[in-house]
Amino acid sequence: MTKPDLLLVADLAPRVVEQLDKDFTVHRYCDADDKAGFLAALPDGVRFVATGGGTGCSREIIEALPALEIISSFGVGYDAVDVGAAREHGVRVTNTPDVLNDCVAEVTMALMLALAHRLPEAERYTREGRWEREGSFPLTEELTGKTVGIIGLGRIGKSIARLAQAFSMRVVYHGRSEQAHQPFEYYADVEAMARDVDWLVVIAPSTPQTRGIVSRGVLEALGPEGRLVNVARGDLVDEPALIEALSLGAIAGAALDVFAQEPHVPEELLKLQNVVLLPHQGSATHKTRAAMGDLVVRNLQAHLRGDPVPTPVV
Ligand code: 8YV
Repeated sequence: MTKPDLLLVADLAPRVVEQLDKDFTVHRYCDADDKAGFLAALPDGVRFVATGGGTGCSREIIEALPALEIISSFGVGYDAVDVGAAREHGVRVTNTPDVLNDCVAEVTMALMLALAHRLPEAERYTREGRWEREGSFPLTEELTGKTVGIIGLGRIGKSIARLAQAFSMRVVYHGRSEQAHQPFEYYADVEAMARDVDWLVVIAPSTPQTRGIVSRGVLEALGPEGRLVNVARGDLVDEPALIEALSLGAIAGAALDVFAQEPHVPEELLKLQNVVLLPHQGSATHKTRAAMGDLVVRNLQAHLRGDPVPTPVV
């Protein structure tokens, strides 16, 4: 029996591709130099796309595949998939939620601890022999007893909230609407929340409503003792305003896993001491990436069998 054709739009991990190869004829769009030529030369009837959160799937690809039925995207955020085009053409979209909650929450706490205790700097200080030469490292801050405001109390946001509580932090949140049965105070106004918290953690999806939500005004409200953590998407934060706020001491610091133009990190950020910077590591462990990859495959296999897909978004 011939295997159905699948377009591999992002270069997913070998573990994923090996599984896909068993059930599908995989066409590696991700490797093509001439993308338009590659699309034009595909066999008729491509019903499956596998892609990644960062790469997504454009309208151009969706419209080049008239038989397309499903886009299975690696990552919980699917902002790079043209969901509008998918809806218009009756194409299903799936993502990989839940399996990464603990990992992203853990990395968020790691960023907060690193920034509060200045761990990267203190580690460098030790390595460079400065402890012996110059004496103790300056005193730092701790999380215990502080208030954290979470922008986006979704599945990952709730995991972060639980870990923050284990650090004896008070948790409050902002989101589209107040959630029933949450023990945390809700703020409808993100600026008002920023004014009241020590830490602002961004873990909301990138949508037209959330883009730029951490504005200049929000950073001003966070204030010189406030710290920002972004583990969502770079475009939720006004990056130039953030750089200015960090440079002027208008906020105390930032820990960032995500940036506006990944993998580019603005030079100004690299030069600052009051930041901790990661290369989009939120879900990047062997265990979590394997679980995410397996879910990409399971969504495609379920659709191939005609079963309900495990994690649909469209
Ligand atoms: C991944 C992410 O690194 O799940 C997401 O939305 O941002 C990360 O877990 C990314 O999707 C990889 O493509």
